[in-house]
Amino acid sequence: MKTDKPSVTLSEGQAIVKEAQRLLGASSRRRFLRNGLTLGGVAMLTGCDLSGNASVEQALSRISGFNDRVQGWLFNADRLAPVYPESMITRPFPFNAFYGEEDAPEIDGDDYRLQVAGLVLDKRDWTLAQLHRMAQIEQVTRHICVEGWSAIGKWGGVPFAAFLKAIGADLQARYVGFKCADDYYTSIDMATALHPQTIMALTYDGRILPRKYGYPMKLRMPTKLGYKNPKHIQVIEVTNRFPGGYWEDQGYNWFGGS
Ligand SMILES: Nc1nc2c(c(=O)[nH]1)N[C@H]1C(S)=C(S)[C@@H](COP(=O)(O)O)O[C@H]1N2
Ligand SMILES: [Mo]
Repeated sequence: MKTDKPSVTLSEGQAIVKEAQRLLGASSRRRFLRNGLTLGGVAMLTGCDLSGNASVEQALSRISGFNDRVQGWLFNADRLAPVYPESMITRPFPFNAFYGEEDAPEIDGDDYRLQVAGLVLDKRDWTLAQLHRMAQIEQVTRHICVEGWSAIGKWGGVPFAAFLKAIGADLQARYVGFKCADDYYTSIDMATALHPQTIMALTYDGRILPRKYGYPMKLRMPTKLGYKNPKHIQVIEVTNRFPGGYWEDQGYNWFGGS
């Protein structure tokens, strides 16, 4: 996402966050407290540089509008994220990463080996062909990025719960961590890993997952914000040691979803 860090000092930042909490309505305030409102989050959510009062006002009104919509899309009472008809797919679907599209990793699918580590009984590597031989599902869901955009796409692949069972993962473990070919990393709780809509995506819109969207495999979770959905996964680790994440370690909320 070509990160422009907010151009404010720490104390200005704290004042802005406080102002945000005061100006926002009670329900957004609760949500922010739950989900962690950080200065970086405010800046990225709104695309505002937060350097003056006018931009602060603008940022705050964008936040409250966007968050009300996110609430409806993601934070769903029954814990199933909404699914959409194919006619609603966003074309072209946006690319995002902490770098530009031309720098997305180039991975040779024949050489690719997925590694599994940590609390699993079977630590053998997986080839792409083996992943493709497992039962697949497809779903049309909304991807929401904290930078303030969302888009609907169709991902297909292996239900992650089935994969975790296949490798004999300790399903009582607390976390599943992911390491990616571009040095991105993130992690999720076991309940989310086992959620029926969490898939190891091998396809996008009915075709092999394109390079820019995470070839050869990404984790797709419609119950989580975009940054929790790792692309180009190379290592999956089941662990009780908190693995953190690329954005999470810079202040983004670790849970990042519903
Ligand atoms: N490996 C990797 N995964 C990543 C990222 C990244 O930079 N590298 N960016 C995250 C963010 S912030 C978003 S919004 C989505 C974007 O996915 P897309 O390119 O399929 O839209 O990927 C997420 N997963
Ligand atoms: Mo994102």
